[in-house]
Amino acid sequence: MKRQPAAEENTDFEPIPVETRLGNALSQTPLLDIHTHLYDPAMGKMLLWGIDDLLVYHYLVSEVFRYLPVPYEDFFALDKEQQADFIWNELFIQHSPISESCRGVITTLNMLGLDVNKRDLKNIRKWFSKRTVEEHVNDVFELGNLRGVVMTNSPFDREEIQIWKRGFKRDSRFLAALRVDPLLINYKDTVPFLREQGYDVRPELDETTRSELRRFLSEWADKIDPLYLMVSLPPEFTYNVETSRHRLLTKVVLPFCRERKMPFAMMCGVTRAVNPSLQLAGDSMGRSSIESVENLCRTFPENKFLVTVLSRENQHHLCVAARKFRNLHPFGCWWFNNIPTLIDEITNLRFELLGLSFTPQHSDARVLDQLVYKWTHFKESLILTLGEKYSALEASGWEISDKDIQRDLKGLLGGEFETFCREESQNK
Ligand code: HDL
Ligand code: ZN
Repeated sequence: MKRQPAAEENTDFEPIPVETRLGNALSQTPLLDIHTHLYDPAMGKMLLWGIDDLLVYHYLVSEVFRYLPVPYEDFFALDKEQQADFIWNELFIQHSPISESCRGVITTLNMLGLDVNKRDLKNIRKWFSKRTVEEHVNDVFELGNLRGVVMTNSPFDREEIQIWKRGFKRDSRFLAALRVDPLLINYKDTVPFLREQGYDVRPELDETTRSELRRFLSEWADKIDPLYLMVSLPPEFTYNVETSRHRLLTKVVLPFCRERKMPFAMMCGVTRAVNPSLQLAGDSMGRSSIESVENLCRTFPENKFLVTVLSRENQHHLCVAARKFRNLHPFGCWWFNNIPTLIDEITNLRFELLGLSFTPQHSDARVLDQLVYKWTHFKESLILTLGEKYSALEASGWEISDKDIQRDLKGLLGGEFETFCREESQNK
């Protein structure tokens, strides 16, 4: 017997639309943002916030050059405010701000209570100038309904090293992650830096070097208490036992993560500096080898792998790989995927292949205020995609309670990630 929609069975009441129920549940589910480039407010100027940082975000820099015939170096020679003026005028005044990064600025300013339709950058600047970072952090976390963000902490960043060496009182909402790109991407060039930091390492991975590298990771992990170790990898990264990168990964990094029961996060598919003149905005992408991810998950069943990929073409295979390896946890619609069209597509793929056993989004925010729009825009999409899944489920005869919805959202918005971090990898 085909299930009649509830409304026909009982005409004296209209069921609450699932999107409304999802919206209500979302407002009661504070989220954990598992990858950002934000910093604890106690780390001072490393935490970017305010209108000028919002406008000179590298996503907008690459977009403004598409209209501006000026030489790159002339733009970068301007100070931050002048660059922001340029971007505001070109991307918001001369053209409608319809790109995701531009619309994000509008969403954020509007949700902060500013009247963007005055289109008055001077007045917006004045509003921000009266804010303190403490009140701004609280307001942004409240607007985005966040309970925490994970930073990207680099033991290779001289400014950041100094701050950790000085020490500071941590804000518990800002969790740490240990970023090791220089170790795994260009180890040989990193040897002098490591030696200068007091580690007796050499280009060859002899036993002393391997134990010194493990000491380096241990000392930083003891200092910052990271949730995971992270690296971003080029599209050409493959599981190749002949490479020194493979030896570093399998003899130093993965054993360290196993010992600490810490996931290893791989962000696959970034091609750095395809246009170096664009500086931070100059990176691009390529297709990665998900087979290499599968080889790592199979060969190291006691390691846990958090993986996100930059290529749309890799997304389906990543979901299939996650069906084969429970020590593989896909996360986020990373960078060039963080647009409504692809968020919907990727999240639907994941719901349909993985159920709820993944983390659908991280913000990658570089500027505190971006948390507001990146999460607001994502929730708009989540209400549609998850709402559709719930409606399809109800049409198939399964009733979804508000408690079910709250439980599912709690998992998607940080709970599944925290379980994955806590658990021993069962993939033995
Ligand atoms: O490598 C990364 O963590 C990337 O997220 C880059 O930081 C990139 O510049 C970025 O901000 N993407 O959103
Ligand atoms: Zn990032």
